[in-house]
Amino acid sequence: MNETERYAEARTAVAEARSVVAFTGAGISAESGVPTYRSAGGLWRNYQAEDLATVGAFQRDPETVWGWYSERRSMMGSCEPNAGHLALAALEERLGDEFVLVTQNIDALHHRAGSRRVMEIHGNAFRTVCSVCDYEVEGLQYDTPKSTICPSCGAWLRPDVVWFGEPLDQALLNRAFAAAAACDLFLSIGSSLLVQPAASLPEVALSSGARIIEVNMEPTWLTPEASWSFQGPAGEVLPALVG
Ligand code: BJW
Repeated sequence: MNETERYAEARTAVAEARSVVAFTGAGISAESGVPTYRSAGGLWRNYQAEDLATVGAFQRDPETVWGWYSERRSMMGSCEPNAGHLALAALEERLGDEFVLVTQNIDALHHRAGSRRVMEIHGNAFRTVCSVCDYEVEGLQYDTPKSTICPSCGAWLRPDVVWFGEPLDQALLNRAFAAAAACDLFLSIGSSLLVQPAASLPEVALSSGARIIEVNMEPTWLTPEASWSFQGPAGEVLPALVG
């Protein structure tokens, strides 16, 4: 089967799907200018994750960790959603309640593209919460909060993201796994599928009989299992599948 036929077949699968889960990782935001974590130019090529993205790092040196997130907030806040984000928002528009977007991304670009049924399972860098009590700063903040100290209990505030070794929000994760188990088409987009428990979502969809479309720049463990795998930029492949 040639490339044109493969695209046509996958486009039909999208058009005929009853219920779709789109699962996204850093790759979908790469064309917006947000660095990925593990591919060339990725964050973890320049920083040690354990120096910045763990509770231990934050407890040792909260100011350095805040500095890093402040830079990233302003960088991510200046990026715009790309054609890949917009294609998923258009798919949601078409499918309504039968569409769920599960993202590992903390950059809020899906929201800014118009997606509403979004589960941010690794949090959102623009939200700020207390590291000790349940205080939350209202709304999304695109720069450093005026004070990084909790007005309620005096502990450090922190970005509302999930660091290594921290549990994900269990209720949210259960909903994501339930959606993956119930869908008939699962799109895995721009993720290396190396970080657990998120990386188990495609496995659950597969074992429940869903068809899988993978869009990524390089092969992952899912590639041989996928019904269709497209190696290319999400901002080009997704509009071709959804439009
Ligand atoms: C393109 C593209 C283009 C480029 N178009 N594609 C089982 C086994 C081993 C370890 C574990 C395990 N279970 C848990 C662990 C530990 C750990 C883990 O998974 N470690 C592995 C790395 C080994 N997991 C955790 O610690 C998690 N917590 C947990 O399990 O808690 C358990 C617990 C229970 C009860 C009590 C206490 C604890 C938490 C994980 C949190 C992840 N956090 C981060 C940081 C967020 C904050 C921040 O950014 O500062 O989330 S890590 C980072 O990785 C980020 C991402 O969401 C996540 C996934 O990365 P992603 O999106 O896949 O990006 P990349 O860069 O890896 O891949 C991008 C891909 O895109 C590439 O393939 C490119 O080719 C492609 N691409 N351009 C399409 N244009």
